[in-house]
Amino acid sequence: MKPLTLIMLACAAAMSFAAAEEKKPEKTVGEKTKDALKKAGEVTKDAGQAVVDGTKKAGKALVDAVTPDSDAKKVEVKLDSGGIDMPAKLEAGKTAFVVKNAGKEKHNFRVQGEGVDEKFLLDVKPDDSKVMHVNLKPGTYQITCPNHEAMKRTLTVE
Ligand SMILES: [Cu+2]
Repeated sequence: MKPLTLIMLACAAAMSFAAAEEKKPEKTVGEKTKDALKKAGEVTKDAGQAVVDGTKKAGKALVDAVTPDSDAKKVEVKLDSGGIDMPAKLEAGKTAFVVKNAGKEKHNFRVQGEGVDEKFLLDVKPDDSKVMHVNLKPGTYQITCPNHEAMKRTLTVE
């Protein structure tokens, strides 16, 4: 045999050996499919979670609450053209302001302070009630009705 043929044979042998070595650690088709399905499942789960999170956020942004959460402390608020009737001092923590419109016009309820700025998306109609959940931290809050400049007061949270 010519030296070149020998080299070529050696190369071919080396290559086929390398190819065989490479194939060994590879997974079977069944295992591959399982992995792919698992991955797809995880991706779907993540996507699903993102949808749930998005819906939760959207839900919060689109609807005013009407029922106080069971873990919140209820605080009654009465709105009418005379002003905002509610406690001047509250304790810190998750609070559900149960806001009743006892007047004849539409009112809203805005809580501002300590990084909080919340109001109802839609006004509270006369004789209607809505609930606003706020996690109150110690500090001072401005309570207003954006519809009526005269309706304002201060809330102290300890
Ligand atoms: Cu008002």
